[in-house]
Amino acid sequence: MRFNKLLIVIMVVAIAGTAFAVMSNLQVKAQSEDKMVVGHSAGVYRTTGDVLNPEGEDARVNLDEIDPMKYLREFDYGTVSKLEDGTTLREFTIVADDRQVMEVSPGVFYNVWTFNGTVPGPTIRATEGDLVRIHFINNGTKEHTMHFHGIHKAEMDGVFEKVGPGGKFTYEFYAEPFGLHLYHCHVQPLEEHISHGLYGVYIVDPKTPRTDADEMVMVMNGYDTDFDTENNFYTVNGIPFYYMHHPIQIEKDRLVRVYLVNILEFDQINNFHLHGNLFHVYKTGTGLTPDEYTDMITMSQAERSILEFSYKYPGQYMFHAHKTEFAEKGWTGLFQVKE
Ligand SMILES: [Cu+2]
Repeated sequence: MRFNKLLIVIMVVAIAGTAFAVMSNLQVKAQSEDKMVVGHSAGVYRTTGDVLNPEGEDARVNLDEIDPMKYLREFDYGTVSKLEDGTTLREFTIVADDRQVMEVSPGVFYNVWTFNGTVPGPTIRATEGDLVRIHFINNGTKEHTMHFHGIHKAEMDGVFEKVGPGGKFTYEFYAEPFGLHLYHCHVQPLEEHISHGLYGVYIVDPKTPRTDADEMVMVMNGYDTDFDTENNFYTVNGIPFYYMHHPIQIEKDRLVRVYLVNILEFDQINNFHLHGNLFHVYKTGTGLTPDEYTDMITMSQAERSILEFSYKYPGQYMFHAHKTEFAEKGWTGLFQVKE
């Protein structure tokens, strides 16, 4: 009798053990299909589909559309019409996607998520008091939204009204206040949606325009290509070292106005340093008198400033993050000052 009991106990342990092993195996399998990500905000995320085969059916490789030189001075003022009360209406169509593959660095492919096919998305520009209408279409495989910085109604905030794959949403608000703002997807996990590229610049001009200048947009970002919540590449306007190989041509003594936005995920700070010169800083672009005269500005995520300067002497001048690591991983560029 005692022997039989022992046998039953052994059998129960064996069966339970086998079941446990099978379950663990299943779990391991499920986890290996998803990528585990522990965010800096301590959340643990699972993400799928981040690693797209650039030659796969799902992937859309259209690198031609990511052109930092074109992006630099390209402002989208929308389709303009007048309302009966005289208000200017500006309409934009923005399409989100999450299936594009970009060659971040030779041989390093990364699945970017995009607004209108580019990282960053288009620079949306309006004048204070205009009515802005955004026809948003989600062509991706995940939920996305557009969350604008600035003043607007709660239901236009792009946080709770998630737009599913194939879905549409119309955002409408008056452009206020004047300043340098931004927009980005606000679906959680935010770290994932932002770090993949769903952001862009939103400029609201004051009713009395700023003085004439050579205007350009610079968005500081990064790419975490190995999904360890640390960036492997840093850029201004989407491609590491782009402006080192293609210096930005500017004229001596001509006022340059840079709309500088930091959207960098994972790192606490980012910064901009200019060689051979100093610049005036208009924090958030919401004032018309400068806040600072410096050659170095540091920002946390979503901070932005308008920078103004002109060069006294011709030649080649560097601009880069004065966080050396970022500079050496792609966030470095050149101004070519012409006579
Ligand atoms: Cu999103």
